[in-house]
Amino acid sequence: MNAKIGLIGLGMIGHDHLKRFKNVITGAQVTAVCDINRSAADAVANEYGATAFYDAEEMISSDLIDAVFICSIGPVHKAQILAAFKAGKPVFCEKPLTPTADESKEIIEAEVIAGKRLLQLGFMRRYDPGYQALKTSIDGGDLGEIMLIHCAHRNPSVPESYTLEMAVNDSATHEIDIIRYLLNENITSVRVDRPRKSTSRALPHLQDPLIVIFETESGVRIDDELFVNCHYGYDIRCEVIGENAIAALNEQQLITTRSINGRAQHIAQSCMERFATAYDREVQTFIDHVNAGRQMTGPSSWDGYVVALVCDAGLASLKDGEKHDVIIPSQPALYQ
Ligand code: ISE
Repeated sequence: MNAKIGLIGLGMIGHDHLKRFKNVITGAQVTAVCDINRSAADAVANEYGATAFYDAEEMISSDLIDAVFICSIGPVHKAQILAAFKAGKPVFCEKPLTPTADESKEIIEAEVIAGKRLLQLGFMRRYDPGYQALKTSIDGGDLGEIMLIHCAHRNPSVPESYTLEMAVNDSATHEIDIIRYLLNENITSVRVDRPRKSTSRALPHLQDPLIVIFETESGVRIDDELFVNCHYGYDIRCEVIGENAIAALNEQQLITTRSINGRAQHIAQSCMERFATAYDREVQTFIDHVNAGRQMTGPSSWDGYVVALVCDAGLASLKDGEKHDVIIPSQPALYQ
């Protein structure tokens, strides 16, 4: 079967996924695209042989599509997801699930009433071969008891529209999700530390870098350097400190060049480049589930809700510098 996909949101990640559907993914065809920018929707529809929509809910209920692929901005996710659930159509949604935990809770409630998982959330790092190898090593016990994790999340630069809060609820969301995935436990507290120095490359409304400190149920302490104007590349680090051994994420480069200038390795310049394989694998997983009529697996609405709870605590800490506890309600059976 070839799943008929309706893609909403024609920004950078929407375009990246469209290329992926065209060149990499099997068993799917983008039959409809939607954006409030009519000329953008028309141009892309023309290029990909799809039908253009300007209203998401109209596209979601249309017979032209079997599944909904959401790449729009966070504030409109809730309405689009609930409309897809109502139409009984499976949904892939880019992160964040919603900007606040309260909105995510409504999605959980609707999915629990539907009685099956209808949504896969776009936390692509879970499909990255490096993070998967780290998880295998932790789960296999090679490292012994895990005590600390050092993370770094470095972007070469961010657009003007990037706010100080986004360091927490847009960038650190990836570490929040991957820590839970790696350790199989929840985060219990967050504290945002603001170093006294900020890079001169950051726009004046930002403070960059920031350090976020998390603690988990078992007491693992994680520090996350968020440096979103690091200038040199898109660099994601993760070093897991166990009492028997230490495991660190490698870069995904296949070659090292030696020349008169020394030894060199290319450094990725964007998340689309660094996590290309992970994106391919997450989207193919979604499509395979749609075609098989199976309920969704992978990052769930529940994961999106818990990440939003941690972000809410992180935003409170960003304001007052204090440590904030994260209270997580009991998990519905659907997500266990
Ligand atoms: C962006 O929204 C992403 O999801 C990227 O993966 C992340 O590195 C970046 O900091 C975010 O702004």
